[in-house]
Amino acid sequence: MKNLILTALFISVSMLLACQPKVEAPIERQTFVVENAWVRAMPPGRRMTAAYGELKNVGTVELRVNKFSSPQFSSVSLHETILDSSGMSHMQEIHELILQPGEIVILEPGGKHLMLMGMRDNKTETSSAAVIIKFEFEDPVSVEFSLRNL
Ligand SMILES: [Cu+2]
Repeated sequence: MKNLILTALFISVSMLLACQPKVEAPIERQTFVVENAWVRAMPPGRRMTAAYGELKNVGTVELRVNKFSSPQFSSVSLHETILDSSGMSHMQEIHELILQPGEIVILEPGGKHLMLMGMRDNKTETSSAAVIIKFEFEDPVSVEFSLRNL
């Protein structure tokens, strides 16, 4: 009986070890931080929203942001709200974002923002959106944007 329990224990421990993820999770790096990260809560039925915060390069080398993604949205892009000559505001994509050491880029309503499009499911109980920020030379960083009702 004791042997049986030990065997069962051994099998469950081996299974636990076998289930360890092989892919390394994105590492929070000290060279890059996002402060006041928040995402606008979506009214029911809407599948897109915007995320804001302060992107800071707290390292000593320039950071080139390559692309954004999210497990919860089919596309994430960096946008800027601009006024055209007739005073109409519209959004355009920013294709290149480079942060010099010490530089802060502020994402705020009416300015730069992360556009989250194509929400994958309609879970209304979600309290945050995860955005993975990929850099040209650095490891990717995963940032949680907490939901705000505004
Ligand atoms: Cu936008």
